[in-house]
Order: sequence, then structure tokens, then C-alpha cells
Amino acid sequence: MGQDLPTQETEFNQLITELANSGSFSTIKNMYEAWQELMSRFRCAIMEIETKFRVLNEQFSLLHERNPIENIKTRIKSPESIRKKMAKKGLTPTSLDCIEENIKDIAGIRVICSFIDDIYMLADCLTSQDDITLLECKDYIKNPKENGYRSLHLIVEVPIFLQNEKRNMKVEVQLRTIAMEFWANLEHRLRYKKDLPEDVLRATSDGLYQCAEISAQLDEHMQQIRNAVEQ
Ligand code: 0O2
Repeated sequence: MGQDLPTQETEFNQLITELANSGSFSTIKNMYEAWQELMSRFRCAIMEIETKFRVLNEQFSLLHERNPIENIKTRIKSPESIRKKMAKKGLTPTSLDCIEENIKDIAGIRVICSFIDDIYMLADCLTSQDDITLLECKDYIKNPKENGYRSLHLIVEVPIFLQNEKRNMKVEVQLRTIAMEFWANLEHRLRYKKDLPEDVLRATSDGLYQCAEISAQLDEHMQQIRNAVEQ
């Protein structure tokens, strides 16, 4: 996202070359098949987590006559983005195990909620399920990033059951409100991961920060109104 094509192509070629040179694969076909298998396992893990959220949403709508989830988006990280992140961490992708171990957000699911309280309620419901292991939690709602970015990020491990084996897979779960999603989408399009000149960065960061604060206030007001209605 936000990269030009030649950069993506270079990252992709580098990833292929590094994996091919690692000596972990007998042929390119073998490497390609192993890659497809790994990505398929991540897709299965996304399905597992997505189903868990859909079940919670269903049950909540039955009990409380409202849906805490507005929308769910999923994505598998692109090979280019995986290569870039490995390089940023100073790592060379020498095997698929090494990639799987170090890149925790290959499988990503974003849950867009109606209210801030729903975010924490859903995160608690998910992480208290007995097949889920919480590996990391970054609360950018209580501690927003310097640029104003807000979301709750969890890295969880979920088992997937294949024909002859059980595998634990890592999934990054991002939970945010509609207002947080609105801000993050526009900021992503405008600036995130873009090598903008210093003066443009300076000129735009205050404005974006103000927008993040305004949308956070909106979330708080909406939460207060809901609390009042429910009382
Ligand atoms: P993409 O294209 O969404 O996949 P770590 O994993 O701990 O080594 P990382 O990845 O920076 O470090 O973790 P963090 O802070 O949890 O951020 C992960 C993801 O959150 C990003 O994924 C973005 O999707 C989102 N994110 C984080 N900061 C910002 C921000 O300032 N603006 C916007 N719009 N999104 C943000 P990727 O892998 O960077 O990108």
C-alpha cells in the first residue's frame, strides 16, 4: 500500500532471491509450494478468528439487540511488505520459519466497532477463550501514537486443525472505532510509509494530529450518549 510498483518489484525479487539462496529449498517449485502452504495456513487462522468475532456479534445482538461490530476486514501481508519489515528489523529471510517467527502480522484482521467500550469488551471475550493465547497487546487508544493514531492491537495465537496436524498460528487483531478507522485510512493514504519531504511532513502533522483529537472527542461523546441511553 502506498508504494510505487518498481519498489514493490525490487522487494519481491529480493525476497525470492534471499529465500532461494538460503539453501532451505531444493527447487524454486518447492519454495513456491512451501510459501503457498504457509499463506494458506495464515488464511485459515484468519477464518478462525473472524468466525469467533462473528459468533460474538451474533450472540450480542440476540442478548442486547445491537451489534458491537460494524465491519470486519482481513488481509494477508504482501511478500513485499514482509521483506521490507524483515529488512527494517535487520533480518534476512533465510527460511519460512524465520519469517513466521519474526513477522507477527502476516495474518491481519481489523474489527471496526461502534463504541470504545465494545473494543475492550470484544478483546476480553476473544482473549479469554481457551484456545487463544495472547502474545502481545499494544493499546494505542489509552496511549495514542505521537501522530494521533489510535487502535487496540493484539497479537494472538490460534490453533488451526489440518488433515493430520494442529498448528498454532499468529494473527494480528486491530480493534478500532469507525472514527479511528476514518482517521487511519485517510492518514495512511496521505502520509503513512511515504517518504514525504520534511517541510510537507511538518506542515501536515499538526493538522492530522488535530483531526485525530477531534475524532477521539467524537468517540467519547458517542460513548457518553450511549451510556446515558442505556441507563
Ligand atoms: P500494513 O500495510 O497495515 O500491513 P512490530 O510489529 O511490533 O515490530 P509495527 O508493525 O510497527 O511493529 O507494530 P504496530 O505499531 O502494532 O503497527 C502495526 C500496524 O498498525 C501497521 O501495519 C498499520 O496497519 C497500523 N499502524 C500503526 N501505526 C500507524 C499509523 O501511524 N498510521 C496508520 N494509518 N496505521 C498505523 P504495517 O505493517 O505498518 O502496515
